[in-house]
Amino acid sequence: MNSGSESSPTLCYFSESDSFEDQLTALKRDSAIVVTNLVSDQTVDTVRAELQPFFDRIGGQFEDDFNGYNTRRLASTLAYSMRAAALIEQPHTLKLMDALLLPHCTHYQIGSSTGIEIMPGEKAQVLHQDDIIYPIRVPGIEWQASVMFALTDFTIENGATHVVPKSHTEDHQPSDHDATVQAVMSRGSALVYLGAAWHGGGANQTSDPRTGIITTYSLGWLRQEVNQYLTIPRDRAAQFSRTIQNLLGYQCHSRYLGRFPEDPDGFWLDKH
Ligand SMILES: O=C(O)CCC(=O)C(=O)O
Repeated sequence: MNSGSESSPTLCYFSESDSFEDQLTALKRDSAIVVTNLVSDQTVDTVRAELQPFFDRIGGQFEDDFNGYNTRRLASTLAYSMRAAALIEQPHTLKLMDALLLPHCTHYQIGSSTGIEIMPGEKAQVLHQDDIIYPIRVPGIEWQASVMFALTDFTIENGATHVVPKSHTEDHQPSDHDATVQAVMSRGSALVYLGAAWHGGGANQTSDPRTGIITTYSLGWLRQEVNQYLTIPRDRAAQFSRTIQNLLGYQCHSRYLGRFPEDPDGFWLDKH
């Protein structure tokens, strides 16, 4: 584990083999942690190569004041990259999600999985909390948490995500980016952050894109942020692992919520 001085805001960096309890404690305390080198360069290269033609063709579709006008985005990365599954079901990040979310649900799910390519010249994004899509908060319960996998190295200059450490209990938007730390990390590493953590994409002052995938995981009894049944065709969903299918929502929460009555086991994807 590696952290900065007490006086300046900081993020803790871990490797997967560091104490899991320490990682969880830091995540709950600081709003976010970085776990380094979770997936191989080969996986990163494959995911990026699969996404790139879609970034190039349709990445501009979500341009607006929030997303920026120089940032390309793809909603539901699994619709474009089969290999993105390796990031979304990465065992260590799922273990962190288990610890955060399973105390409050029997299963959690993908809320959204967004490919983000911040292009040269983009400005810093407004700081925000991802979980404001849900209209209330209950102290002590995380509605969702997020994992940003770096597909390029994230640097100060190319727009590494800004995070305000220890901000998940703050309702007020931080006034500027001064209180933030940037999640500088090598490709294949992940920034893991709480749903209420204040954060935002950075400005890209380099001549190359900064690319990553943010997947949010939400409690299984909440509505998913992005409709996974409609954005990922069913025949494509059927090609993923059972873990991914469950995360897409092809299972009941507990016994009854979201059930498909013809198939009480919840494996209806296989049958229709
Ligand atoms: O690109 C980033 O670093 C963060 C983007 C983000 O937080 C968002 O679009 O919600």
